[in-house]
Amino acid sequence: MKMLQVTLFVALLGFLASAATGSKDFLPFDCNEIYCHDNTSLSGLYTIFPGDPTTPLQVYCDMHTDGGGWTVFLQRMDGTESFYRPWSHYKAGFGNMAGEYWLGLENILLLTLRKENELRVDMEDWEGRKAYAKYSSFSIDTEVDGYQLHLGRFTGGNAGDSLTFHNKMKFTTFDRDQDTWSGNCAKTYLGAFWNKNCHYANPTGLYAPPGLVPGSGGVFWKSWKGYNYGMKTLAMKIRPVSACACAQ
Ligand SMILES: [Ca+2]
Repeated sequence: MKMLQVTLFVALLGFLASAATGSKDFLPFDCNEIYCHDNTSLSGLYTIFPGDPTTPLQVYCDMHTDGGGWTVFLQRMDGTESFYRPWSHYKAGFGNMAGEYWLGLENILLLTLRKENELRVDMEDWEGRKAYAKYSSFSIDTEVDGYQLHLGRFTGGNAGDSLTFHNKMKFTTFDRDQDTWSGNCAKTYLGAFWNKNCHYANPTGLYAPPGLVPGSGGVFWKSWKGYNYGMKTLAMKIRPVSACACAQ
């Protein structure tokens, strides 16, 4: 009888120790793992570890839209951040994670390397109307391959499909031209993107109400509002396609 008590006590200690370790070692890979871990998590800033445990990354998680668990890699909302930036900035990321930011191509690469993700683009016009577009998969190649875009099929959304045009394109900034045009799309249209010759969407364009940015340089999404309507908000976000399967 006493032996049994000792055994139970040791087992209890072991359980408590592993429970404590488990919470301490919870290093979420992305926003979806945070949401899977606790589905009462609210949208906001979180720390994720898409690389290794020593490189935390702060990011905005959308825990509300379309089932939650979205890791936001581009956020436009008020024009406070300049997006007309060089290659090195788009590679590393920039901005304020509580406001406007670009998460960085290296971080996007880490997030899409280990898991297959879907993509969602949410936007809002200046009259309060909202629209979105979803794609079945989204990943990019490494820098050596120009961060080439690999986009799955358009799976729906009232914004329409303005991104398939950009599939298989490499990333272009004003100081690194990898588009298919004789000029530089990023330089001419004031952003940086997976440009072709040049674009059906300009999520990193110059932020301004519609009509103020001439010549397709605004934050537009052609299939919803045409070339000359700059959005009030626009966000690009990814989420693994597999069901919640959180690391313990
Ligand atoms: Ca070019």
